[in-house]
Amino acid sequence: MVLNKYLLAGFGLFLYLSQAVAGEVSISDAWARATAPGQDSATVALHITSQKEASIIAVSSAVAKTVEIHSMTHENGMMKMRALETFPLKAKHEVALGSDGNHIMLVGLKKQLNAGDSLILNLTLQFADKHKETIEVKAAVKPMSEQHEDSIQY
Ligand SMILES: [Cu+2]
Repeated sequence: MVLNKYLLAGFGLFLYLSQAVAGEVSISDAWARATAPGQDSATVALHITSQKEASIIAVSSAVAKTVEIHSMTHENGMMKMRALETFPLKAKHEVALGSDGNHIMLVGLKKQLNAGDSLILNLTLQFADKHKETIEVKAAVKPMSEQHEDSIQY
């Protein structure tokens, strides 16, 4: 009897935890810019908020060989991009990747991204207690702008 009660309590706790996990991270406004024929990389912008301190430890997508998180810095008047191993998220702090210099970059695009398409990104987060969660995000492809990014150096 004691054992049964214990199991029941454990099951209840498990349900509670799964629900908490589901609501831990919210992602919105995910989008990518359409690409020109032959272009082999593209950036993805999105807003992400984690209720708990976490790190984005991996990003992948079926449309690219690799997906990296880049930081941009100005060096001698040039924009330089650097791939980050992990991207830290503060608790309850919204991060706008793609508009604050940091961005997600699809590298080695396997197909052209056309306006009106969408693509799926898988973001893997690790929390302070080491548990990991992979979140599927759908990003809309928006039309190309007139702006060129010729000044960006890899
Ligand atoms: Cu980049």
